[in-house]
Amino acid sequence: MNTLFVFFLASVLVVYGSEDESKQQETSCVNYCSNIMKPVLNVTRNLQNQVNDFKHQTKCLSQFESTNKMMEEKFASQDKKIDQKLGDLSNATEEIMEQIKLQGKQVKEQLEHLQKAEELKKPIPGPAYQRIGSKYYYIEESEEVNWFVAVNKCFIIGGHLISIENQDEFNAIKGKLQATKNYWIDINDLAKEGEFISVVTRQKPKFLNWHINEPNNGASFNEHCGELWFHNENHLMNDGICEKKNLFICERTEN
Ligand SMILES: [Ca+2]
Ligand SMILES: [Ca+2]
Repeated sequence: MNTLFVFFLASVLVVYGSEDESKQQETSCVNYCSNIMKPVLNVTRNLQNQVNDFKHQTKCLSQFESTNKMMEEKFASQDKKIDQKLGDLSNATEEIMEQIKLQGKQVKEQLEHLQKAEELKKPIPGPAYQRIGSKYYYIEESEEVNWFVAVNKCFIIGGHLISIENQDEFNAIKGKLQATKNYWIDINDLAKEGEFISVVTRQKPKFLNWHINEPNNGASFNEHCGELWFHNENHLMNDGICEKKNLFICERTEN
């Protein structure tokens, strides 16, 4: 009986001893595996973290690309609008420049027109007029021309053929004339025979002082232009042939 008990006890001890050993071995294996797997797990965890980071970065990159594409499209649209506006502005600028050029040309033409008008108002530089009595006269001393040329020459130098209005003016001008020379004056009867008018006023002369027996419409009824005729040692009025050549007297109210 004791032997059996001892054997039983021994068996129990053996069994329990084997279980402890197995557990010890198992614990050792876990620790071993754990020690072996831990770096692997760490690497795996790191790789997983890197993968997650990569996914996150990829997602961010995708969002960035999407945003970038959207911004590029927006910028392209804005650039197109800016180009369109620049084109419109350029066209408007060209139109404005054309209008400015046209207005400048018109202003220039108006200025030139005004300058010409001002020039026409100015007396054309010519021989000096001299004051004789209350008026200014230019007495041509050498060039003899017909009556019509004399009218034009006086106009060119800013005056007109002398239009004597009274005895005082007549006396004043007579004292300046060359003996033997004849001088054209303004009166004529070209429009109607015998009715003398002034080429200046288109009216009947205010003053007449004819030589005796003048006007006579002499030279075969062909005398129609007034002159201060030197005859009988005196300058008095006569109707002469308009085409003959005389000296002439121009008049104007200012020098
Ligand atoms: Ca006549
Ligand atoms: Ca006559």
